[in-house]
Amino acid sequence: MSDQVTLTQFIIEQQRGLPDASGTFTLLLNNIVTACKQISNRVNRGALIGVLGSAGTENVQGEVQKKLDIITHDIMVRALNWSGQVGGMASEETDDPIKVPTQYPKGKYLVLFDPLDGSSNIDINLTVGTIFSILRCREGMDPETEDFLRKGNEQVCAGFVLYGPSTMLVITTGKGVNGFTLDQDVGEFILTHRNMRIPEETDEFAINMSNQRFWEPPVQQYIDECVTGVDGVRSKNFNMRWVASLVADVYRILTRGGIFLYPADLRDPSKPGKLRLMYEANPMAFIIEQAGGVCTTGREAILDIKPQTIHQRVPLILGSKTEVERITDYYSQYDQANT
Ligand code: AFP
Repeated sequence: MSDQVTLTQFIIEQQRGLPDASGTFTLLLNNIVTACKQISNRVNRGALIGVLGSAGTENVQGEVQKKLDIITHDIMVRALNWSGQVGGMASEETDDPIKVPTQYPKGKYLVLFDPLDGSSNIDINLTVGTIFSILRCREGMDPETEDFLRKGNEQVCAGFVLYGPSTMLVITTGKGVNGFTLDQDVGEFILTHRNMRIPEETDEFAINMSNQRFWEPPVQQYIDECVTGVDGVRSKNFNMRWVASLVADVYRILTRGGIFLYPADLRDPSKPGKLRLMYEANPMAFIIEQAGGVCTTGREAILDIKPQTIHQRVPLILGSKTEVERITDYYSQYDQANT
């Protein structure tokens, strides 16, 4: 027990070397983590406390909300709005960014979050998670939507909490990626996965195959070659996994490598991909790249995208460097041949 490193100790030690560190960031992270412990508790108790099932409402994306989508959103907002560290928040579950109530001071960070990623899995008791992204803002300002529309490479911190067999926090502040496991007995996140690195090579891919007929040719080519295995140009067999919960798929890739694809969908040009830039792609891109992986739309690095709207969707391809670079080559060959 004595040589265990808690999340708070880890963050304080990381911040100590920074010239302008005031401790505010550590407090902010503590508030996020407290909210995630509460969410972990609700998710874990599930049917016992009547939180499973649909809420009968739709969010701004037109998706049916689960009761837990709303409960977890409220937990995050309540944990952050009084704290004095936050200038404003944006949640996947609400149309517009959330303002800090006037009675509370406004801080120097913006927090964007998906309070319960993979929530369609909640009723079947599979892993779900909370994803968050932190940006700086001018202290005391009352941010408008445009103030949130910043490139992913401006993030100061990104993380996700995985509510699985263990509750785990994976986090980066731009100095590598570290994983912490919640010790339920003492209520602390303990450093268990130091400096996580994604293997560069992999023979495992993750994609929703039911969308195959809508993929662009570079994705068709890449997946065809994986599926052909030893009999094709890749000369090796591939395995496939798809949890349909980004947090779980990304955690697997951080642990044993792999490539995840939610590519552009040709069905509806107004929805280029399913996943959200600000709440899912940006934080995951920061984490993946800090762990030595690559994250792209196929044509552009996710972290370089200038967001146009707060709920913007993007194609998302991430994971082991060699495989992601292979598919981006396919995209550029295809685009060159078709211009
Ligand atoms: P939900 O939060 O609605 O379950 O969506 C989860 C998600 O945004 C992401 O976590 C998964 O990777 C992806 O959608 C799964 O998409 P499919 O439903 O197409 O499998």
